[in-house]
Amino acid sequence: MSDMTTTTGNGGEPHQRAGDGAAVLTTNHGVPISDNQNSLKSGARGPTLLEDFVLREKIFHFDHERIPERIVHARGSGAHGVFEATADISDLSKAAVFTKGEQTEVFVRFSTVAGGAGSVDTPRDVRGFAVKFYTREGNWDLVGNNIPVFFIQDAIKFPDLVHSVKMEADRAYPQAGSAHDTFWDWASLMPETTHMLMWAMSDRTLPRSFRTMEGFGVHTFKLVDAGGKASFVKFHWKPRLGLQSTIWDEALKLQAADNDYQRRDLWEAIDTGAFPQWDLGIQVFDQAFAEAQPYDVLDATKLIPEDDVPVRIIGTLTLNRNPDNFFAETEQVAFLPTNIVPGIDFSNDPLLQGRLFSYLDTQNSRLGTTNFHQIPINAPRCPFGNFQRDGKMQTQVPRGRANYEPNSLAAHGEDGGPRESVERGFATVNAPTGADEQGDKLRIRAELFADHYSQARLFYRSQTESEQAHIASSFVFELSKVGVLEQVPPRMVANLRNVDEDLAKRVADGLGIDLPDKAPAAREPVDMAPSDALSIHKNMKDTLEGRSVGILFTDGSDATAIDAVVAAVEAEKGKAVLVSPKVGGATLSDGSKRKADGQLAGTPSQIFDAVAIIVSKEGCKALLKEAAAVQFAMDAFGHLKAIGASDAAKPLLDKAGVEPGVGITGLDANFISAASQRFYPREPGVRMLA
Ligand code: HDD
Repeated sequence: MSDMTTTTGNGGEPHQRAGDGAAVLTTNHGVPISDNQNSLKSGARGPTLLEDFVLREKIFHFDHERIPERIVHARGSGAHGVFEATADISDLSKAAVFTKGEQTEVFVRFSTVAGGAGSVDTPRDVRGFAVKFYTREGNWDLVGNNIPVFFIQDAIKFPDLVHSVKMEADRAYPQAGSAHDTFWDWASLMPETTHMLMWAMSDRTLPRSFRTMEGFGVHTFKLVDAGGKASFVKFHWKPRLGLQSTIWDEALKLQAADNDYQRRDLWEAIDTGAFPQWDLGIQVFDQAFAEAQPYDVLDATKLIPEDDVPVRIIGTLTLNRNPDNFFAETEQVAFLPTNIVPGIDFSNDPLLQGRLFSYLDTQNSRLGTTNFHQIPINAPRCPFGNFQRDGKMQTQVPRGRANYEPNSLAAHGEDGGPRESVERGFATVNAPTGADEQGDKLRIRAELFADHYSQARLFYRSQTESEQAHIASSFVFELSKVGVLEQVPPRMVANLRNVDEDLAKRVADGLGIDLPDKAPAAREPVDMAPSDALSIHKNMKDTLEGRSVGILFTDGSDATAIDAVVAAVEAEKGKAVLVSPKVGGATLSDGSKRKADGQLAGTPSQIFDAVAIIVSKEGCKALLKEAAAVQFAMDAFGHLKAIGASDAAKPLLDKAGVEPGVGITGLDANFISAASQRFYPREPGVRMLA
């Protein structure tokens, strides 16, 4: 391909940075500026002059800095990285990105869904997990979530879902949360949401960090081999650190302690070289398998149990570089489910089909131009070219006359531009066609889509006792926030009776309402075998890697004990953070001065995974009068974390109500092993759950 007439990619060149090569401050048009402090006035106290183009340009540009935020997933954090294909799956897909050993640059954006761009990181919400692969055959965007199913089966319901969950239309609250009238009014009238609600009410929506959550492509896609043979596939991201979540009380307090908890965690991990990693897994199956299941594989409210189709690992994603600029990259990145490459294809999932239509529009509205693909973060890293021309913010300068084809310009020595290629081009797979995949035009859903409860039940019954209690409690919490719409909580509980009678009773009891009659099910649910893969607790890793330990110390604390805990935590790849009443630190037992990383009042224990309290008798006495210190221990206990304490800390632990038991240790090796875990069995002793 010649660059005479075609638009081309940037070939991975670093894009121009503001200030590159400019030692002197200039206007946007390169005119040197002599004074950036004062506007041009007629006399020292006179009016500002209209001719002040320096002022005018600066304010004009500032006035237009904001662009529309994403209608959903507005709050997000991004990172660059690399995907390496580690398995030979050429028998399944011809995609270059899956060639064993191939390394592909990626940009990943994690997000919450309901909140605005300036909202917090820790509401109870689904997390977006969107990956842009800059493959040598064009961009592939896998725009998924941290939950493998979705609220609705058909894209036509998406605006209703989003309107109901976002802040209410008249009062503009609540921000970033589903615990309000309109969401539950809608959800309780939409039995197809039930399975997703089970996930949403579980700790899946309270991830400890982006690094410890799974990702899912959600829909059934297709893999296509070189001979055109297609297989169905589901994509999974499995975090190397295992799964971890917070608990509700902790998430609430995190919201106050650090609005940017997850954004900061991601940034700091990458910044310190602790690169987050996920394995990419696939579940591959064929039409015969699909037809034999009690659910429809084209229904995005259903998953395929890993016990039925094991996840096969085919690659590794490593995030290794923070963005240079949030706006240029994380805000302007535009994901498109339509970005697909040869070797991968769509299925007829009606939710996916609607998404294929939606995202292109939203990018045009958000970024203000059909040329948003030219923004460096969106541009392919491989050469690209066609005869699409002009439009707002066109930055490429095609030469010559070839802006149409067919043309015969080459016959006269002119560049005729690129041409389609049957060999290299994307070709939609000739789909295996089930009986009802084509036919009359109908506004209809396939028969098995009517089963709204079997997999909700599967999910609930696959959870540990503690996880089930969390689900019941969150239904109670959320439905308790429903105000005047009294018909809503009973209607929701009536649906839950189809999932699990015990769950429905717990929720009714927690709400203090009578158990309503069971809602009629559109299709009777079936029992499926519970699956360990659906539980967080069964997929946690006892490791300090990726976890942090807060060490509270004061004047007189034992220097050797502090050093020993820090060294032991770091030896296990954990992060040790020193906390003291004064950020300047304290004078330790050996007379040395130790600086703190955080001041006690602003560094509560919820931002840590475990805490050590290393105090002298005198130091402890002082802390007894400091509510933040008592709370530090109390919350660590209530949030089921390990607490390692010096003997002298006992009065503080007593005042905080910390009882001896699992995870409460001295400062020895037991603490280091306890700090790698959470102690869920402690919970019934510290909190009433539904
Ligand atoms: Fe969507 C953004 C994930 C259904 C319409 N979606 C968006 C993002 C993620 C998802 C992760 C943020 C991308 C980023 O970081 O920029 N969406 C999903 C998943 C879905 C889903 C996993 C179901 C399986 N979405 C869905 C439907 C529609 C949309 C059915 C419309 C018919 N989604 C959008 C959107 C957004 C979006 C309005 C807002 C900003 C954007 O696209 O770029 O077009």
